[in-house]
Amino acid sequence: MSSPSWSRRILLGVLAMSFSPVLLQGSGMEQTYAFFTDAVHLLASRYDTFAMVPNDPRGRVVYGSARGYLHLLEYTGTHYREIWVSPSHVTRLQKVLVADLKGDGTYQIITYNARGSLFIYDLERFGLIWRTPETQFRSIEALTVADVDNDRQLELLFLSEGRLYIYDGQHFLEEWRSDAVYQASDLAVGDVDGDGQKEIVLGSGQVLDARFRTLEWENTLPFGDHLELADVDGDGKLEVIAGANQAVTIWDIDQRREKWD
Ligand SMILES: [Ca+2]
Ligand SMILES: [Ca+2]
Ligand SMILES: [Ca+2]
Repeated sequence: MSSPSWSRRILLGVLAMSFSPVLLQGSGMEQTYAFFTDAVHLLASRYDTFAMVPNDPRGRVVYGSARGYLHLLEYTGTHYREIWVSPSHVTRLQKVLVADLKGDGTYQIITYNARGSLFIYDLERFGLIWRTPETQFRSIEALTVADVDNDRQLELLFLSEGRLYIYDGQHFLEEWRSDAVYQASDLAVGDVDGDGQKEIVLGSGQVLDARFRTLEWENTLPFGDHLELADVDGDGKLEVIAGANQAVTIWDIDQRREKWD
């Protein structure tokens, strides 16, 4: 392996800084590991191009570099070591996700580059499982995975030039694309009105039924640039937490209004 790039040194430096106080506090390996995974969760949530393998005893994390490489690291108990670097994806990677797409306990790495090419890798064998043809999409603005049809397998949902696409996560066939074009930079999936069915929430302010993709509601304002769903007020229904220009807004979808406004 060649000497670490600056971006990698910085990343590892950030990781080391995050963990050093933790390592001093931890009295045993187990405790250290718990703090360690908390810190990784925090970092993974802060960067679109940094993801952790869920519930992984090996503490694996994967990140995408500015030069278009995926780096897979494993925690040895005292430090990280790089166990895989991908072939080049030519341009900067814009998002890295790890998900169990088939619901069978194996994980895949999902990533796309600045030219709108989408790639899926097998996490264990490091092989490319699937990619979009070079010119199929010119850009991808946002991507998430969710089970929109309740068959326990995840679908890929992404926006390309404003159009929402849904691909099945098993064979990567297009299941649906929107006629409408949305000026959204993020999307999230969850039951935001408490009716037991999931919705697709777009940062541009639309709420679609996840299964039938009908428009359930459209806010008069965009929600925001970055979306997360969480039950903030404890009523059993998810709110939309949206960040834009360093401000945060919480939207109560079942009441169709901004919360605590
Ligand atoms: Ca599904
Ligand atoms: Ca719902
Ligand atoms: Ca709630």
